[in-house]
This record gives sequence, structure tokens and C-alpha cells, in this order.
Amino acid sequence: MPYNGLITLEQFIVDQQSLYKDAGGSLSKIFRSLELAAKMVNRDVRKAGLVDILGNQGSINVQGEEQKKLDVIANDIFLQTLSRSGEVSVIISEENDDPYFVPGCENEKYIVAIDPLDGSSNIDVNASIGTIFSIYRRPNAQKDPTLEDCLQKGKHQVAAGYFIYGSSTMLVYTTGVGVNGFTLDDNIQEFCLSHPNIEIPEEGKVYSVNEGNSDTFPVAYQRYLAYCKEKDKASHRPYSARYIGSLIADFHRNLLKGGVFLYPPTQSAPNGKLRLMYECNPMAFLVEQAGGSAHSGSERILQVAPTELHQRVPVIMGSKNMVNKVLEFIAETSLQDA
Ligand code: AHM
Ligand code: MG
Repeated sequence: MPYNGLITLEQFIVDQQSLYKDAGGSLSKIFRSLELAAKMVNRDVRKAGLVDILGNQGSINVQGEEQKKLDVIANDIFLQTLSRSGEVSVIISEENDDPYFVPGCENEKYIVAIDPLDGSSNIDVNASIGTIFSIYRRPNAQKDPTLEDCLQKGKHQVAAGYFIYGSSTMLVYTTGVGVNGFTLDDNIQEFCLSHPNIEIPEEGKVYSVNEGNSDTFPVAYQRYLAYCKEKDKASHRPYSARYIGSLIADFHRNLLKGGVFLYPPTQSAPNGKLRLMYECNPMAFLVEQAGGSAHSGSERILQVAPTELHQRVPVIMGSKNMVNKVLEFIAETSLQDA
């Protein structure tokens, strides 16, 4: 009898195993660890308003114990759980200055980059936050892992995705063969396939940017923003502005509905704010796999060569035609200035 019920993440990974470039099951184990860690973080996020885990790291709670900020807790959970998978040689995290070389796993093949709790300033106001991850293969698994092993271009990602702790908890990921979304069923504590083969619309009606900074954006971006606000029925302008300041939430909406997300250079952040390894590369891989684009304004995000772990890069990503339009403004403006 054909089975028409829920497809769990576990079942989906088993079914897709033949499509993975590593058929040995290592990647599946890493996914199981990510899934477990995300469930633990989700549990803590859900009770964030109830228990005393809000507040600054280093502050002392009423019992005289040191409180940990939720992003530090999330970092510990992901590091411990990934280490225990036995499949990851190095973990780099937005929360750690240096790579974490997993003891006893020097010869393992994989490197994981993680932003354990992105948008954490939104915790206190109960807005969606999430975890972003990406997985790379180690260039030479025969040698001891090094920092340089981690500095790979985004085009070398083997898998990437995010967990969103929103009105529901979801996982959206790619292994380079399309993008699929899973929603956590709270009752059975399983991620179930809810958004198969996500494709971002080529065109959208939403732009997402911190417009409060626009006075110091390069002129091309200012012109593009003026274009977004012009009235033009044929191109559905003016577009709507949607920006919560939590990348995963802003990205997720645009991925499903169409739109463009921008974090341009500003006077105080000449390379933008978002980090190449932890934020831009995984999102770029996802959006390209869904049929969209991600660009820095001078090159495809996935082609940017990292020189340091925490490097920042300007980003324009989302619906293909909208990204191209921003790039047109950048090209026209530099021609005029030439
Ligand atoms: P974080 O890694 O410190 O949480 O910062 C990243 C967040 C993103 O989620 C979001 O897109 C961006 O910061 C918002 O920045 P801004 O407040 O400058 O608009
Ligand atoms: Mg972040």
C-alpha cells in the first residue's frame, strides 16, 4: 500500500542518500546532530520568557548563579552535539574567535560553520530568530586540520541551511539538489517535510533593508531605494518594505514569497554587517538552489574568497530579477562616476 503520510527528516535523508555526494552516511549523522541541537535550542527559546535565562552573560541571577545568554547556550549546545557526532573535524562559530578543532576527530572529513542564534537581539521582543549552518569537506583529510581549511569559498559548500524558531519551528536546507523545508511537529518532536522543492519567485514586491542607514549607503543603493518607492503599475511599484532585523526571518519570507534582501556598505560598516562564512554563504547557497541570486555588488557571494573567519561582506540576495535590478543600478552609477 503506498504511504501518503508524513515524511520525517530522517526518512527524507534516507530516501535522498543516493543523491548525496558522500554515500557513507557521515553527512546524515551530521544532520542528525544538527537536528538534535536545534530541538534543544528550540526548547530553550520557547521558555525564554518563562525562565531566568534571559539577560546578559555574566550577570548573576537571584540564586547567585551566573546567567548565560541564550546565544551562548545555543553555541555550547551546537558545539557539543556536533562534536559528539564523531564526523566533524573543525567547527567554526560566529560566537568563537578561533576554530574549534574537535579532539579525537582530526581525521574526519567535514567542517561545519555555524551561527548558533542569529538575530539574538530579537529574543527579548519575541520575534523570530534562528540557527544558520553550512558544511564543507576538508581539502585534505590526511593532514591535521588547519585554519586555512576553513577559509573556503561558498561555492564549495556541501550543504547549508537554517532552523527558524518562529511561529513554528522549521528547517530549510540544501545539499546542492534543490531546497526543502521541514516543520517541527511539536507532538512527535519530528521535523516533517512541509515545503518540498522550494523555488523563489523570479520577481517580488518586497524589499528588505535597514533603511535607517540609507543616508550613508553608496549612491547606487539610494537610487535603487528611490526606484522601489516610485509608482509604476506594470512593475507593481511601489514595493512594500519588510524588515525585522533578523536575517533568517527576513530571508525566509522573501524565499517563500519573493523579494530582495540588502545589507549594503555603510559609513560605519564599509563591508556591510553580515558575515560571509556564517550568514551570507549559507543563505547564498540556499537562494541559488531555489533559483534566486546572491551578490556582493562586485561578485557572486559564492565566489568571494575568504581571508579571515569573521569577515563581513555586503549582500544583495533574493529573487533573481530584483537582484539583477540592484546590480543594474550599481553598474549605471559606476559608469556615471567614471
Ligand atoms: P547578529 O549575528 O549579531 O545577531 O547580527 C546579525 C543580524 C541579522 O540577523 C540581521 O539581518 C542584521 O543583524 C540586522 O542588522 P541591523 O540591526 O543593523 O539592521
Ligand atoms: Mg549572526
